Amino acid sequence: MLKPQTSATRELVNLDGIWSFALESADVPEPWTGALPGPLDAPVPASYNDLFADPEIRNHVGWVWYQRSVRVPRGWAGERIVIRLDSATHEGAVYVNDTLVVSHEGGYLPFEADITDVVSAGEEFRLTVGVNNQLTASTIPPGTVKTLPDGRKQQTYMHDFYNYAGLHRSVWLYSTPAIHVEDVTVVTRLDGATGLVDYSVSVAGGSDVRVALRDEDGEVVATGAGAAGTLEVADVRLWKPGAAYLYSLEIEAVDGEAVVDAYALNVGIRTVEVKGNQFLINGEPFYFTGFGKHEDIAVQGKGHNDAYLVHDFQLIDWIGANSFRTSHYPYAEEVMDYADRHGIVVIDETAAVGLNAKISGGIADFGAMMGGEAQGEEGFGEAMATAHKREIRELIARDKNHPSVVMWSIANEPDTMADITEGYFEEMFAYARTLDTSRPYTFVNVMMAPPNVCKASKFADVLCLNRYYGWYLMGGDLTSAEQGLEAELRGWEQMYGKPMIMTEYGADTVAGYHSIWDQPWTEEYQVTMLEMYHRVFDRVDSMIGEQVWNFADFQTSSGFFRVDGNKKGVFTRDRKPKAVAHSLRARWTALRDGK
Ligand code: BDP
Repeated sequence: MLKPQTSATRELVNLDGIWSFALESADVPEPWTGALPGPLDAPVPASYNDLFADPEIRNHVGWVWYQRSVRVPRGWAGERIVIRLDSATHEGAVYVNDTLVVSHEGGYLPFEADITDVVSAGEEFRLTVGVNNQLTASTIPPGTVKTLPDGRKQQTYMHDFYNYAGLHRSVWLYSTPAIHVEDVTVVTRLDGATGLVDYSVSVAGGSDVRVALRDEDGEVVATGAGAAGTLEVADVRLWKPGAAYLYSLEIEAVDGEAVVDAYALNVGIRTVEVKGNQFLINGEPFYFTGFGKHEDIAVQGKGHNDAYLVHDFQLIDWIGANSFRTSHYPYAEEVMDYADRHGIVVIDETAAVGLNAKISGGIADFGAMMGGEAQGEEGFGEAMATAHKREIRELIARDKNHPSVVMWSIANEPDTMADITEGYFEEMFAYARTLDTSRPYTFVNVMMAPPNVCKASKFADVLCLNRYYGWYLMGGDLTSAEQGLEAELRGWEQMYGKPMIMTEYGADTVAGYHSIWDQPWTEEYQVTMLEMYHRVFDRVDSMIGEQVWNFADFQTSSGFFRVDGNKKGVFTRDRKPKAVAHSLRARWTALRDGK
């Protein structure tokens, strides 16, 4: 799905700002038919949970309503008019005046509706958006809702981050001509010093297509005609980790010489390949350094924030990292664009997290203890498969053209121990591979599924492992932890011979806690524990990367064993470095600078 943009033929109006807001109420069964009841306002983009001082709102399970009025620009007469939501977490329903124009499941991906027939240029309309935060056995991620004896609904889920909800990303009104560029797919290859750009364009309404590729100086370096073809770029400037270079592919739907629609796409020319136990970018072995991240900040929750975007990437650069994983859901498109522009490598993950009743927040059996019941063996049925495939499909449709995305992760720490999961993951991988053949696929393996147990690793191109030796396992005993970690990694290496990335390793750390001993929760322990992991990684050939859990402290819901959230951040939630940030910086800048 193309990101909306302005061009010679397209206009774009941003609808962010303060909207009216209300919880669902039995007294107002169709809130979209008039002004929302009550005095509340909520900003877009933001989660609504932490805005108000009212537990009823924070703990609400079900629909909430956002509303504003929108005037269609008067110059849009005769144009196609589209409303686009970059996300609605987890389910959205969009009304233009009294008409439902689109609904969508899945909380982290965009959706849109052609509203040409229900609005008029120059006129105002009432835009109402319902957002539902309810997770069930067949949503991705899954969850369980119980109705308590007093009538309150209570939601539990297995993933270790707070179930923030709302309009987390921008809302747009945009225009295109009736005949318009609907989709573009670009795959890049290399032939010596020549870059090859395979493109294919679909035009709704049908028309001829003309494309031109410009370099960063604006010079045209290749042109093409027709809906699909290959552009050749002599003396190509490659998109490289840490040294991004972006061409611009200008696509025109044409009628003779007349340009009917114009759309431009950034193109980074690079290749990605898994060979033996290596991960090659542009034919060269790549070693991932960086983090699993979250979209999570104070007050705004999971709402996209450009200031944090820029600051987080500055910190990634400061610390010498080259990559991150979009744990545990697709991030805002602004993040992906920024990674493209700044040469940061991304492992792009679906929202399939918590498909595992046997674990929660890294703690085995905790899920069951907390009453988790939806994601056991019976969880891997038809309904979950359908939702999971939709998440894979929509993620790839949105992010397929980003050069920064070098691998798809189809799930985080699912149950891959139960027999039923083998066929399930075989099906998921096979399905994903029909959608993009230019990138490797992975899923992230959980500590309870070692090499001889895991039923899904055989389907992955790269083994991504989350391990907590020295924390949940052998906590406080780093000598045993080092032995355990090394033995397990060698076991994987022997059994699979595939490249391996440690996609999570980390220790909860309260900034300001100190000890001379191996004392969990102190800043020193986080440093020593990570150093132990690094010694092991450096001894195991098939290790091709390390991504610390987590970039920053983040909010969770899991009751008594988290104190104001998960504290495994290298930075605090407000992005202050813990001691470990400096030791990672020493290691990663040396790796980056080839020392
Ligand atoms: C892993 C999960 C991650 C948790 C982490 C932890 O992938 O989401 O936050 O453990 O417990 O199981 O810190």
